[in-house]
Amino acid sequence: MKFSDTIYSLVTAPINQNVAIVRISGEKAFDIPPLIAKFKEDDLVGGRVYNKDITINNELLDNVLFLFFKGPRSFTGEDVVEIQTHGSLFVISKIAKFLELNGLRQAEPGEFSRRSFLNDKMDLVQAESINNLILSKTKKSQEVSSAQLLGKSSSLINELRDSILTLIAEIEVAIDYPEFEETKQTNENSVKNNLELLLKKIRKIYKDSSIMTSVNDGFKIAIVGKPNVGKSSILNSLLREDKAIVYDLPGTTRDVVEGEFYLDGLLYKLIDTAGIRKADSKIEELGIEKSLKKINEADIIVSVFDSSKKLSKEDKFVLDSVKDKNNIIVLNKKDLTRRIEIDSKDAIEISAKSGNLDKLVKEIVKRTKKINVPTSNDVLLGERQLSLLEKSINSLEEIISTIDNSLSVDLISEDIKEVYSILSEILGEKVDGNLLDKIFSKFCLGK
Ligand SMILES: Nc1nc2c(ncn2[C@@H]2O[C@H](COP(=O)(O)OP(=O)(O)OP(=O)(O)O)[C@@H](O)[C@H]2O)c(=O)[nH]1
Ligand SMILES: [Mg+2]
Repeated sequence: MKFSDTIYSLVTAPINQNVAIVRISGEKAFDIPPLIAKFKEDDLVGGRVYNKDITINNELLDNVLFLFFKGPRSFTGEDVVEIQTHGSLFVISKIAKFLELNGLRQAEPGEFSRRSFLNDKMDLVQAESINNLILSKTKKSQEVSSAQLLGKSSSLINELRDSILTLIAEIEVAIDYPEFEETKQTNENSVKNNLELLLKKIRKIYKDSSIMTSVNDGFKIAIVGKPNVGKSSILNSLLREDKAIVYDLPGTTRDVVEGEFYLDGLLYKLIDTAGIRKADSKIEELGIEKSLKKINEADIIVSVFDSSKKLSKEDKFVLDSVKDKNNIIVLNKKDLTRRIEIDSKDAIEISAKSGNLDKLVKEIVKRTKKINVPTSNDVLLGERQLSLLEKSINSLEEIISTIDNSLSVDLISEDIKEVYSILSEILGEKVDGNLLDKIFSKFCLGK
């Protein structure tokens, strides 16, 4: 795809530092260096690096490196020049001003990657992985993002698409030669088996991908319980900072308070919620509604009870709300006389006041192991990729039930082609401009 404008951006952070990189991409990229440094006509060739002094408006500015990439052999697929200057913000702003005066435009966030995608240098999964890699906070999310960047997830999708093509061929045979009743029957059985196999594969990828998306974003742990049981004290202890207000009056936390921490190389998002009870005010009621919602979104729930008190109606409501979840029951305030009727063997007993939460930390690690973080990198990442996988699962399920009901494969050919297009959409084939705006605007500037 040809873009009429040439774009530039500072690729490195906008701070004073050792070296800064300005990237220029587009038709005019190779015109710029001779305007600010001495070049001969035949110097302007891809794959070259030059060390030159640059002068702008008769002012000798800096000694820099020029790197030339001739399209399509560049990151964006266009002609690209990178200028490595000393990282002075003054030098950079003078270069930027000069580029603007010469008709270049500052790139939008993610615009280099977007051009790279539109010029078929990579598919959409690879483009998205760049941002994930840059933002990865743990070893595992780096590994997955790197694998995606290098095309692992793309080949996974391609394998699935190949099996669909084989299936379509099988169906065509069944439709084209209906007179061979016996062959038709064998064929239909085989189509159904292969469909089920495909569905099983995609379901597995979906499950692993959901877990990996949690690993990437951080496992969500919601701390819930009735007011004043010590939820915020637990959050502060785990985060090792006084993030939430702790106070001896019920109803202190009105809104969710969040913080991140690392355990065993994994990232966790800890969410402290408003105490669950019959609310005194509308604000509190809204807070409690949010708490209940957080229970549904969390990977792990820490439900907290005051061990020095008998179980109340509110405690029972909390127990009921979390009973089908990956829930850890915590009996807090174990420094006080025990009155609660929950059996110790079903719970973790701690005193958040003492700050020693080792038992709870161990239990969180144990629960995370149960979540079975996939060891392979055969996964997709993020909401967009996951929702398309889910869509393909739903379509396949419908197709299989159509065969079961009508005992014929004649009707499903089109629907299977639809599954093929859903998978293609994951790689970014046939996506519209609005969606691309949404995806690439999340990127960092200069990427
Ligand atoms: N004795 C004792 N007191 C504790 C312990 N943990 C917390 N507390 C006290 O219990 C009170 C309530 O603690 P918070 O952490 O604010 O409780 P919360 O569950 O967040 O309360 P809300 O935000 O109102 O729902 C405070 O006075 C804490 O100091 C503990 O292990 N032992
Ligand atoms: Mg609180």
